[in-house]
Amino acid sequence: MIRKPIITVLLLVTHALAFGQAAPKPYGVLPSARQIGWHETEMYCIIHYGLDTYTDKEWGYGNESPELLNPSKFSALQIVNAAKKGGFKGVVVVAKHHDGFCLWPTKTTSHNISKSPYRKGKGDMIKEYELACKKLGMKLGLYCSPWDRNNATYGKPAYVDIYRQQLKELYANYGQLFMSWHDGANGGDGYYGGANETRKIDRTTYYGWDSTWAITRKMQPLANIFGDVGLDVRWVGNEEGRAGTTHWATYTPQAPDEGKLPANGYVKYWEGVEGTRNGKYWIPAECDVPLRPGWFYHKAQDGQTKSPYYLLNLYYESVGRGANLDLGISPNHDGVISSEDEQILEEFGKLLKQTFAINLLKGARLTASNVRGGNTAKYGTQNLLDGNRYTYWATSDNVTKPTLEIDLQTAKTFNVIQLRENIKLGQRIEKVALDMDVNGEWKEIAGATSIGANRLIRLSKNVTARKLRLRILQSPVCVAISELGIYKEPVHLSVPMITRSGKGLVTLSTEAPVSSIHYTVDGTAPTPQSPVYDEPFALPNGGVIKARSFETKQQYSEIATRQFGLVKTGWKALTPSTGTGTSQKAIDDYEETFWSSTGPASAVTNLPQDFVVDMGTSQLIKAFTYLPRQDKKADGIIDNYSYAVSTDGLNWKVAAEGEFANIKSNPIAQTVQLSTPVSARYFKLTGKHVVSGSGITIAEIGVNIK
Ligand code: FUL
Ligand code: CA
Repeated sequence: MIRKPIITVLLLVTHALAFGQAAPKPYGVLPSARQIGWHETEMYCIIHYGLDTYTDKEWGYGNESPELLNPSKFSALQIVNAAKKGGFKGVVVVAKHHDGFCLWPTKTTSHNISKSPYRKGKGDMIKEYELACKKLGMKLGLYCSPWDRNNATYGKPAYVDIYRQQLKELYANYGQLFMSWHDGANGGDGYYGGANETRKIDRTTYYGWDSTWAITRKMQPLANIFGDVGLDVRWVGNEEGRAGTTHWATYTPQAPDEGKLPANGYVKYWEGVEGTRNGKYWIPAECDVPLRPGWFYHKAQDGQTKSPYYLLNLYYESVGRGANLDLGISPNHDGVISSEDEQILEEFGKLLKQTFAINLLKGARLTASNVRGGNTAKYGTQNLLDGNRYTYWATSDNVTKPTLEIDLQTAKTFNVIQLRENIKLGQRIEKVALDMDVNGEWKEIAGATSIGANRLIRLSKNVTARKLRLRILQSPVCVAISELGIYKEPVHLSVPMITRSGKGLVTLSTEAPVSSIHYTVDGTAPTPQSPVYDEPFALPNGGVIKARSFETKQQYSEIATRQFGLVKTGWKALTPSTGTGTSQKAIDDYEETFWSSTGPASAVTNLPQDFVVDMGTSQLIKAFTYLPRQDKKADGIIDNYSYAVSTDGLNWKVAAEGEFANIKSNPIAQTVQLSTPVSARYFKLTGKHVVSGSGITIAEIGVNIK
């Protein structure tokens, strides 16, 4: 019994040697079986729904009443099916967000669904998701926030036990999970059982991640652990849904401070976007991005759902770079995905299917400059077209810069190129180029600086060619490329771009000519009956513009949406220009420029700090907007504010106060509706707390009067 396997191994070795060379040696660190499964998943959705849905918040404070959860039509099946229609293969359900409210009847805290009117206190939404996923053949993952703004023991050792207990309940009762998602946003102010205070924790030590994740490994060995330091999947470092144009699945997380150990929520997260060439661990990036502006549903964000082509673009920039896409979807007040969002998901799913339905390389003749050991049966180019990610074309050990000539037999038109490496042998290739034959001369049309699990190159124009050539330009070892494809996206009409000048004139334009553009200013979808755009029009008081291109009545583009506030002509910043940049930059209507009170010697650096504007005339303010700096830096971004108004610039009345939740990770424009509209000529934004640095920064501040 012992001898048999040895003989088999010997036979295999001799067989390989007979053909000159054995399989290529793996390069660097390798993915685990669990991670291989994750790579194959490619796209999933993360679902944010809970008390925040009813309080209109992104981060609940922890004191929200469970009574608020009473959706009339909650349907896990509808929600998961909306994701499925979009082509997503799984969902990660937020079982507990930072507000501490649990969507399952946990024994660890009374702040849970059994205290809600939903199903008369007998509800368990996680169970409902589990059943829906089973029924629809979707994978299930769970998110349980480490930070808990409700729990009285948060910050003390007792809480860590509670958190682990919660994970154990989730791991034990809801079937096999494909992901366990561990957020890095920890510590800060909260309700904490009525203490209403700020609690700081040491992110490196507090959660004892090693022991916590040992529970995950033991109870859910197939669940990929998502966190800033892995273990299996890293955060890409932004909430825009984009990986770097070079993306390494390997990564060595670094602590932001010299000499410290990295931990969840304590890494140079901006390095996640590219990863580390020859990094210590295989920890590929997950690109998380909400379908709407925020992670939770907010009625005020209706109409701002990302469009199918926007999503397709994100797909190229995430999955197309060897990372995965995690798209945030958010059930509404009824407890379902709104029909608008559902339709967009479905259209995106169709676009993907249409684009990748036919590999135009089918039937092409492929000629490689080298095949490993001459063993074409095993390592030949036929492996590139068999739809299998693990059968591959390989070269001999000393051949690291091979070329592959492709004869399509007839000229074909395409705009997308796909490449995959067999990642079971590591991520090997560092640079490739693709050429096309133009009248007997090779012309380079595309290139990439990493491949890995997947690489999609989208050309800016369609290309028609009969002969192509792939050149591997840089690889430390021989290549192991498993798939190659060229595809053609369906034709689509160019979507209007909406801009407004500082004086309030709106222009609609398209990249390519269209028959007509129709628009609305009342929030409804433009139809052929809506006004035709023919010249710039005035919109000084702001509002929502929707525009759509038409070829014929039946053939039209996606809808473009933009919201403008009151025009800022005649506004004056009364706050003196300290720090870097003049204070006028906060009201110059350019998103790229910002005012910062941090900086050179003269800067005011202590908080709170005010920014005061004189609008010149009195206005009935309904909401104010704050756009944080857009240069990817966090210093001076306000996350705790107060907003006051005045008619004379002397006597002030506070009109709103609160936090800009999650603004560090998702630095989008913040709109705060005032509880009642107020008349004022002056307003003052006070930064009470910033996400980092000292002083405050403002890219734009504005008001909505409509
Ligand atoms: C972040 C959280 O703070 C957000 O609220 C959201 O849950 C996102 C997916 O992760 O870190
Ligand atoms: Ca293959």
